[in-house]
Amino acid sequence: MFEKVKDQYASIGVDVEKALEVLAGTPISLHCWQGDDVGGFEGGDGELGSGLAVTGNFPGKARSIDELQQDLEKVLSILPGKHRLNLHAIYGDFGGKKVERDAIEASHFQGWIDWCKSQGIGMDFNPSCFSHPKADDGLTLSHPDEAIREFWITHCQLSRKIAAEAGKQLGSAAVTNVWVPDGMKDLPADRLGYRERLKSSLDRIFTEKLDQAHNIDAVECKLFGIGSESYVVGSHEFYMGYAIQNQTALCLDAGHFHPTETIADKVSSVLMYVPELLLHVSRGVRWDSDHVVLFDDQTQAIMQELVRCDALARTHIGLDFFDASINRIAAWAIGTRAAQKCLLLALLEPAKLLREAELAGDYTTRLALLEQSKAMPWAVIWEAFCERNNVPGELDLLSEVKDYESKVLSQRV
Ligand code: RNT
Ligand code: ZN
Repeated sequence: MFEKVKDQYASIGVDVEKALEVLAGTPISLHCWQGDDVGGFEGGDGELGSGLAVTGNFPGKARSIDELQQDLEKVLSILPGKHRLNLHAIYGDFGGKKVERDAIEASHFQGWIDWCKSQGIGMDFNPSCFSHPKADDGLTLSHPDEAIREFWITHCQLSRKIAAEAGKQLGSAAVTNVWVPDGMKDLPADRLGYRERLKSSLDRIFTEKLDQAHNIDAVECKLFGIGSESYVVGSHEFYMGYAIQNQTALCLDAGHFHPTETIADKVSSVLMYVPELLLHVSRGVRWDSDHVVLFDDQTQAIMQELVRCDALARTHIGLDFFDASINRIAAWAIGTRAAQKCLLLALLEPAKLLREAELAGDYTTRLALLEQSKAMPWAVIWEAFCERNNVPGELDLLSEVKDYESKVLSQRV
């Protein structure tokens, strides 16, 4: 079957083995926060705030680093390919002690670095500028109070150093993504002032030059959030300008724009001016709801653009969703595999024929080819990829997850 399908693809100019090679070589950064509803291990009350909201209380969430690692190992075992871990600063190993965010050190993350090493995967990192009394005003790096700004500046500076240490030890640069919730529920009187302060805070954070082989800086924009409906300091224009001026990576989160605006169309423009892209592949439903990623039009369009722009080498693909209403392992696995399936479909596009038709002005052929490629037996290739990687195919995925639920998750009471 596989060989026959391969020939079919060859007849439209697609090299399936080449596509699978690229797919296998494209890691997805697994966001640790799907495993425990963005709780972290600081030992606080777990209040999220800052516009982040997780709904649902499906039993079995990870309550410790050990449990989270156990869950991640399960997820990695049912994903084809090699991936990465995306860690937030609140997930450090603080040994039961109160460690303030402006006092975190690489030692608090050595266990995670070692775990990544044992899994043969790289790590990415995020300062956590939320779920904290000093973020309760809805402002962090742009806060009018200098002491509060300093606190978060230090947190971000330390985060970069921790990331660089992880990148160094793991032999693969860590992407450090700065996202802050700063914004206002109601109309601000001084939009500019907050943006000026955010810019100068970021300048301070990025002053220390770190080896790009160990750390890559990224900044993430947002349109609005719960409690920041009228104004977000770090808007798209703000961060696009910042990333261009400072040549940092720009993070595009699929849920951070107007509901009908897609990030797929931004890839080609942004990459003309910024060196690298970080994606938070997510699914907003009516708002930035962070639903589990699906094999849907939006995600397909994103992956199509990465392939068509030959942008995979300059793009870091991360996930950003958190659903507590279903089995969290399933959420991770379904979402990650959906992103991978979309990438596969993009890699199997008859790219050469499509371009030829377009350049010749033959838009009829272009449209027909697009529809044709959707009807090609791409799922046979996906199943073969899973088999080669010794992971369950689509039909066996659910029972694997359910088995883990009854043996492990249901025991967590
Ligand atoms: C929030 C941003 C941010 C967070 C994570 C937890 O709107 O998308 O990326 O979701 O850092
Ligand atoms: Zn995000």
